[in-house]
Amino acid sequence: RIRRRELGCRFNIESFTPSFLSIYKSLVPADEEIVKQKQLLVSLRKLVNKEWSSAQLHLYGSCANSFGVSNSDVDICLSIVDTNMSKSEILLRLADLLQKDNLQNVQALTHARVPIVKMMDPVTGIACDICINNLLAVVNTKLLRDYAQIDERLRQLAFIVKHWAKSRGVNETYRGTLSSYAYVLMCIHFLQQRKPAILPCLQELEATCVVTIDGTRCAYFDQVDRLRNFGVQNNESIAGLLWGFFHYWAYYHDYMNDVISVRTGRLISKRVKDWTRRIGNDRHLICIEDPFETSHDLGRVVDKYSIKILREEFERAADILQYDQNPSITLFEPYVA
Ligand code: 3AT
Ligand code: MG
Repeated sequence: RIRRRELGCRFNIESFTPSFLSIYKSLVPADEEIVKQKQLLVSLRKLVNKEWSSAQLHLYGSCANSFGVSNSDVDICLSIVDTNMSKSEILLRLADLLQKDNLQNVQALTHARVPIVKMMDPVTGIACDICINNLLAVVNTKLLRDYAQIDERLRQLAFIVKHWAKSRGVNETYRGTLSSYAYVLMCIHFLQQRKPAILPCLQELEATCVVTIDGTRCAYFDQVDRLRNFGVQNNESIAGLLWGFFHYWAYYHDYMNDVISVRTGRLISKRVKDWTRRIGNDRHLICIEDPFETSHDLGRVVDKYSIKILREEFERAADILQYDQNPSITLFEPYVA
């Protein structure tokens, strides 16, 4: 089912760029917040290294990938090798240490899909999740951050898309909609596909950063300061790009056959990946390939009910950008059931 709209971009779409840019600026965290996050990390490092001297703590997720809005939770990965303890035992021990150090609301979720300890720092008010040995997430965080440095339009687009998804209730993986990580990959892929392209495909260039994690080779060109002029041939600005992004997902994407792939910078076919049928709980109704764990479809959380909701939301957003008098307001009106 492809429902193409033979519409050109609304003639005055670029006149909305200033209002979308001011929304973007209001979402970007203040420098003090970043400083507080770093302080929290330093004090947690001290605490953890007293117990496990060679353990390391890495920030990952939106506080480190440059797509974090203000007051986001901080995601931290504890990397620890030389221990006989199981993941659950480490989490419980860590929860104990945090509690004794007066961190608040400490909770070990040992049975979650990604087991974590949750807590809140009463000094900075920052909420924080700590996971164990999830180094692929640390590397995909760096990939996203590196893409963000090439062209500022990626950050603008992804902030607005994430803000839209949160306002409309379609950023909830436990309810079958997409993660923030998936939305950022959709934005990167979209900008790789613009004509002329706004972003390159870093995994197709000479590999200057190579690591192997749990048997998965992660390699890409990370000298992004050499790519700062990459997108200059393309002068589209945020309102037109948002229009294009939502029209793509509303009316142009071929949900039946295509997989979006940041790894290749292209669309690839579901057939090649054997993602054409439901296997277990993976339905592959919208396919977003993880750039490193290539057997991993970030759309696998989407089911036959939530795909409908998601596509209706893409269409609503596309239509607002096409016709609405105040798209920078209407787009983010909260969804009310
Ligand atoms: P928020 O601002 O918190 O919504 P985020 O970027 O922190 O956005 P998540 O909290 O969804 O995103 O995820 C935290 C990080 O975990 C982001 C990414 O590095 C990693 N991650 C999330 N989901 C997956 C996944 N399905 N596969 C691999 N890595 C993932
Ligand atoms: Mg997060």
